[in-house]
Order: sequence, then C-alpha cells, then structure tokens
Amino acid sequence: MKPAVPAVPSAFSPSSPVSFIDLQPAAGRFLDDVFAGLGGSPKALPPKYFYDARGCDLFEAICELPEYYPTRTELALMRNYAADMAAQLGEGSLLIEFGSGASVKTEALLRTLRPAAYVPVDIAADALHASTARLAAAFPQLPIIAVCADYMQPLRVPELKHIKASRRVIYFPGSTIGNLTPEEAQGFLGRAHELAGAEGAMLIGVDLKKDAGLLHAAYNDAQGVTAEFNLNLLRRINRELAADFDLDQFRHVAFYNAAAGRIEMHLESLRAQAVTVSGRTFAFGAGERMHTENSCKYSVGEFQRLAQAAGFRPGQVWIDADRLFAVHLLRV
Ligand code: AVJ
Repeated sequence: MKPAVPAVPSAFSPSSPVSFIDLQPAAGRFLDDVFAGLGGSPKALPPKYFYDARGCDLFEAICELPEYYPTRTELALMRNYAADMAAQLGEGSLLIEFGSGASVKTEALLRTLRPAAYVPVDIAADALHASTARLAAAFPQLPIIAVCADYMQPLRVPELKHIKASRRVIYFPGSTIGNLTPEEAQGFLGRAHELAGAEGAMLIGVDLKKDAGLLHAAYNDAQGVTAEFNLNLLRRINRELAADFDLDQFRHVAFYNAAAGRIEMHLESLRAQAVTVSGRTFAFGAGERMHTENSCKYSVGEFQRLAQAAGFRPGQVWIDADRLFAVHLLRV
C-alpha cells in the first residue's frame, strides 16, 4: 500500500537561513516493521533502523575503517571532480540531498555548484541538526531547509516560493541505493525522476562490482565495528521496543552473494532461543538468521540500464583509478 504523503508544516522563516521540517515517521512504525520482519520467514529487519545516535556514531567509525573503501573513495571523487560536476549541472539549482547524514561529501559540491538553496533530507534528526548547524556556519549565504524524513517513502519537498531555482538536482551519495533490491531501486529512481521534474538531474554514488575478497573485508572489518553496528540494531529494539534480545547470543554474518550481486548482512542466533518484543514472543532456531541489510553492487552498465528503466538519461560517470566506486550523473 502506498503510504500517505505527509503534509508539510509551514516552518520556513525567511529571516533565518536554516529551517527544519520534521516529517519523521510515527514511532509506531518501528514496532510494526519489527513485528512484520520477525514474523516473516526468513526473518528480516529494515536497515534504516540502524541509525539511532549510537548507530550513526558506529557508521561514522565504519567510514574511517581501512577496509571500508567506499566513503574515502567517493569523497575523493567529489573533491577531485566537483568543478566538473558543477559545469554539467549549472549554478542556481535547488540541491536536494537524500541521506545527508554528516553532509561531508556535499561541501565541495556546495562550493562549486553554488545552488540557490540546499535541502538535506535524513531520517536521523540529530545528525541532521548537527550537519546543518555546521554547514550554516560554513555557508552563511545559503538557505538551508532541513527535512527529517524517510526519503525511501514517497516524499513531497515543501513549496519554497521564495527561492528561485533553475532546476532541481537530487544528490544521493554513499551507495545507499544498494540497500534496495534492483526492483525497489527502479521504483525509487522513478519517484526521484518525478521529484526532480523538468530539466532536473540526479547525482548518485554507486558502489561498483569488484573482487569478492575486497567486498568481504569491507563488511567484516578486523576491529569488529561492522559487527557492532549490526548488533546495535538489537540493542535499539531492546531499548525502544521493550525487547530482551541477548546480544551475546547473536553473531554478525556478512558475505558477498555473487548471484544477486550484493553483500548481505545477517544476525545469526547462536542457539535455539525465544525473544520477547513488546509482549510478543518470537522463536529462533540455532543458526537461524535475520536478514538485516543488502548492499547491492552495480557495474556502470547495469546501473545505467536501471536508471534508464526509471526514465533517466544517463550522463557522465566519474570513477576512481582503482574502479572501486562510481558517481553517476542522470538527467530527467
Ligand atoms: C550506508 C548502506 C551504503 O551498504 O555499505 C556499511 C551501510 N553496512 N557497513 C553500505 C553499511 C555495513 C552502507 N550504506
């Protein structure tokens, strides 16, 4: 079922360069999603719930790991080619970013693109507040309209009548598109195509297919930070949904599924056990897994075909010398 598009409160104050619009999903959604995921077979949990305050910190730590190549590779692409990207897109656009998090990758782009306004969208309210405060100080002239929302759901960007923009540019870094299956990704890109509108464009970071050993290491780091990140989901469920997961009785599992072209993360029950969540009990067999994340990898051609199926015209692609990561320009 298509969820209702939430109404946008008129929170914008033209006197302040930063405004904050809260479209966070209702708290009850988390419990519904966990019940649905644990009640299914195989069991699964949506990866968007990784990002509570501790989850955001752990993800930041993952981004610094020697094995986790995507963040530093994409950041270098953004820094090296920001001028090139801006030349393709033109000044004065409305820059909408999905999953802006700490907005580190956006800085070079903001300098070269010189957008009319910046609309960071993220589900993590705390990260959004922190990053917009930092960016407002670095770009005092730039109107920033932060939107706290689940951008994977249909999203209506508020009418910004006071902002004259040449076009909409959607920036979606981090290869977060990989969390979706190709079918879901096509639907998501189709909605982004609609949101971008006439003359619009999308700039999207996509992790490339590569040697399985490199991929395996990136999701099974020696320090165990990724394992902590995965297990933190159970800690969050315990705290927010009155559950009693014993974190010592589950282990992190991540592997490359070559047939599906994706890393899969799971949490595996070390023994037969029962877990209660808000009064409902779920049985786990020894070795039973909960699927917590997909991270799909795409060759340039595969991703361009997907974008085309969603209505986009593929444009320039920026790739690092080691061919680890791609940033694609897509035009409406
Ligand atoms: C933020 C979804 C792009 O898939 O690489 C990192 C999340 N999971 N390590 C990824 C993640 C485990 C990350 N994305």
